[in-house]
Amino acid sequence: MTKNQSLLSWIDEMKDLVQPDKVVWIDGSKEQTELLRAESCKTGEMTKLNQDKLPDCYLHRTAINDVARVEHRTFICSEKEEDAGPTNNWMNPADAYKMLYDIARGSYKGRTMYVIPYSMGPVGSPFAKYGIELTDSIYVVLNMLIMTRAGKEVLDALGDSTDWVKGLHCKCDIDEEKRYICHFPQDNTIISVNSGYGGNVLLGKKCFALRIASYLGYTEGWMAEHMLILGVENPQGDVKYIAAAFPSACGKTNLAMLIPPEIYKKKGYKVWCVGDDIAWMRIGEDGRLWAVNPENGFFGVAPGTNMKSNPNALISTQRGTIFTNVAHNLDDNTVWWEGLDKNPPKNAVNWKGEPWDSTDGSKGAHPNSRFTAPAKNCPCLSSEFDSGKGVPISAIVFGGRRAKTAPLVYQSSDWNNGVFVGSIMASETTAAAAGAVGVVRRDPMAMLPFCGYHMGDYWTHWLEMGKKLGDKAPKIFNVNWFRLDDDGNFIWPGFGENLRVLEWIIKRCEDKVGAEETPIGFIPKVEDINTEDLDISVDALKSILEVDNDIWKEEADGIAEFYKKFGDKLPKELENQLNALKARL
Ligand code: GTP
Ligand code: SPV
Ligand code: MN
Repeated sequence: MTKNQSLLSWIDEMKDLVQPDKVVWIDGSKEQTELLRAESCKTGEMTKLNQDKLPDCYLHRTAINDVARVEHRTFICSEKEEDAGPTNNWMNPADAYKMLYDIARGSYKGRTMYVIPYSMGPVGSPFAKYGIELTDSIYVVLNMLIMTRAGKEVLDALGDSTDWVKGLHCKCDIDEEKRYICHFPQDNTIISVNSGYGGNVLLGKKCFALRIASYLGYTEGWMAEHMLILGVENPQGDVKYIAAAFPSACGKTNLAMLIPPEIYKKKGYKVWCVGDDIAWMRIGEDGRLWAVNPENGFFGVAPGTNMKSNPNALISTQRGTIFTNVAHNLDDNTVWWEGLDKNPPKNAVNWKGEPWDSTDGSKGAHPNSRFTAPAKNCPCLSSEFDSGKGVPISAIVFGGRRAKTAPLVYQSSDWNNGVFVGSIMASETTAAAAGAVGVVRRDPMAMLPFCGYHMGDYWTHWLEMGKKLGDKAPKIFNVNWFRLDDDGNFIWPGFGENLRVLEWIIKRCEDKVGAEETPIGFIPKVEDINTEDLDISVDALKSILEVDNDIWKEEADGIAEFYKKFGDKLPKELENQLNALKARL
């Protein structure tokens, strides 16, 4: 399918290493996809679901020791340890290659090597970057066909170029003790062994589009961020685009596809989804920041997705979707997860593949069970989704899960202060990564597990981008949908109602509404958040807009402690910002 010498010789080298029985090139055709689906069902890797209710949908269960990203086994293998920084695991590239090649050697014996040419970003767009993933998993192939633009057209666009990312995935024995997700930013290379789960093995996603791409962005002057992109259309038909960074399982997919509350719908507001997880952003000819979503599908959290919380996501999963680690309803051969509806199936198998009785209190679906759905299924997909030029960003929003501390929304005073706000983000951990859940950790820009180089250099890069953008820089905000009352209930109704907060954000960008100044930034006046038709008391709203100086003084100490890790690489500007915050408090 190609004469690209750099590509062919690398594939030969890898073939010699892993020793597959045969090699299959993925061309992206319907016919080939059908054959692969049929084969995956024959081997039991996938289950074909009820084709009347869920056309072209399949179910997959990963090994029970392999259900989330493994941050403790994820490495940045830069030449110098310092270049990986204090927030990444590091391995010397020579040692890492040797170790990984020893694990991979001969591991495709009796298996097929699938060669997946894929594009992150619309093929041919100035934003697009190309990659090749080699895998011995049909599940990976079928997911990559949804999540990326993959197949022959990518090879045609690549031509003879040597500018592409190498990705080798070997399932091996799914041995946790030998599981490694390694990145070689200086070689444009990713190697993943002993996993078959999502973010560990769909190498276009977190490995390429964030860890490798963030480093490329640093060296080439653009940004790769863990951000959703959405457009809010006002009743006059004017669309403003917002990019928002929340840590894993903190609401990106939900916000990206939100359904406006009735009163907003009546007025004529619409929300358009451009992306739900990753944004690549460049400064355009007009000096503004433009963003594309490099992906072509959604790898979304299933639990909690329902017709009320996120109908657009649910509708997106009704055809051509792969479900991973959800419960299987044997009565009608469909799927179920906690929070889909109040009727768990009676005759079912849980995510582990065991007969499951919902009344025993155990979970049918894994908390990090996911759907892989084609973007084109999404009812509110933006008309700009495939635009190679991207969309202009008016506001950048950071956010996390904080039971206290962070108010519903606040605005930074300028770009540099906004970079500070992003750098001090903290959030309670979720099931998206292996490890404890619900522990507050610092997660700057929601990039802690995804920044492919030194976080101090990353912040410097953000500050540099701000200088280049000047007065055309997007305004920067922080949100928190997750404030709890004393009984542990969410105070803010969230989901679609979050549009009320986005409305304030957009008005701020247009200088159409005032604000109150606090030590941490500008917060809305209570009367400026539209609560028409909303079941929330003025006192409750006041309580989540409040900034408690004592809590924030403690927070500032925590930030100082966190910043110490970065030594000389902490930009002076961020230290100044912290000192200024302390002074204001
Ligand atoms: P990744 O795909 O892991 O990057 O996650 P994400 O950031 O896209 O998170 P997602 O939108 O899938 O939401 C994760 C969880 O947060 C789900 O259980 C949602 O129900 C819940 N959630 C999302 N938005 C809100 C909200 O506004 N309020 C509350 N209370 N929960 C929310
Ligand atoms: C996340 O964890 O942020 C995800 C899922 O979007 S994964 O692809 O596994 O990284
Ligand atoms: Mn994510």
